[in-house]
Amino acid sequence: LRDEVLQVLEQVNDPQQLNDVRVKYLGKKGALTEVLRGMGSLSAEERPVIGQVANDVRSAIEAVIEAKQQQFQQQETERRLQQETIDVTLPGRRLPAGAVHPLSKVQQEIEDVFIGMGYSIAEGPEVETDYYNFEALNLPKDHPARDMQDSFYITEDILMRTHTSPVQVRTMKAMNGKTPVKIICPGRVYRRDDDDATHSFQFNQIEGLVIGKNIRMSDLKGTLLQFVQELFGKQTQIRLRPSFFPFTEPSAEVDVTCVQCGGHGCRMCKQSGWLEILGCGMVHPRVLEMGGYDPNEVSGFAFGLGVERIALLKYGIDDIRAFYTNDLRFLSQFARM
Ligand code: FA5
Repeated sequence: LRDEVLQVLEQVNDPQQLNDVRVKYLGKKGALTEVLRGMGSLSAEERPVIGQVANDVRSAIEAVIEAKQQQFQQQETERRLQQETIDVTLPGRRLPAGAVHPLSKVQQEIEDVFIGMGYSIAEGPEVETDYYNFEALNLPKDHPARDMQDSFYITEDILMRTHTSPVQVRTMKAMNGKTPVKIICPGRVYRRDDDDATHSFQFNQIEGLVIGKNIRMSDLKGTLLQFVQELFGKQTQIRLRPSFFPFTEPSAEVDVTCVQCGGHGCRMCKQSGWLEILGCGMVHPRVLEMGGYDPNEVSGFAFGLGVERIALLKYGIDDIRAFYTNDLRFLSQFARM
């Protein structure tokens, strides 16, 4: 029996077979167990002898099984080690990296241009009082020009700011009549405009305000020319068209030569060669007064631009909604710019 088992064991080459052999010979109904069970019918002299032999056989078989088991375990360990080996020289997997949103990018570029000209950045609340958003900007209650900016009111006196101009007022008051003032104010604004390709109910503006002695319209024009040339290129020109804002006098709207066709006329500029980019003017004497300045002593200019509109022009995008819908196919194009 021993030789038979040892021979069988030699053929075994996986743990499942090994277990089958164990059950066949050493199990409850196994061959060796049968022998041991039969011991009762043996004589008193035979019993120790046969018992001794049977036990030896069992030990021998168990030893071989044990050795085989260890061998299998070792093989398994080696196999796993090999399989799980890490090649530390392999290059890492690229993680999908985010990118700066095109609107943030344009806003940063605009900020950089003005910081380069010596401006500092001021901020104000998006939930604003009627006083700062309208009244202190020379827009008393029931003034018809309030209709130019349809508003989201929260209470009778509190609203979502419709432009960044209230930061002008807050800055002037905080300066306590001191000059010079030279700030830009970036931020979100809200209007009850219907969304379309060029309008959104929520968008970004950047306000500019300069107050000092002898600030003139020519300073405003020179500043804006330098700004657009840095943003769109040295060849860019501007033109000022008379306009109206209650908080500036005189007021103007500023066009730039079309960034697409260079002023020759194309679809983007509706063949005119010009694109409107911002509103501006000389700070109205009443606004200076309400801000704590003497309009006989100082003067100033202000401007307000829409960041989305500038971004549309700069990147040749034809729908403002592309900035808000988070389509990665659109956004990922700006990662490489
Ligand atoms: C104003 O908001 C004035 N506060 C600007 C100003 C500041 C004038 C200081 C004079 C002195 P206006 O309503 O035109 O002006 O808006 C300014 C710019 O915001 C526009 O030129 C346009 O680029 C952008 N804009 C206006 N409405 C929307 C809208 N619904 N969606 C996206 N951009 C808009």
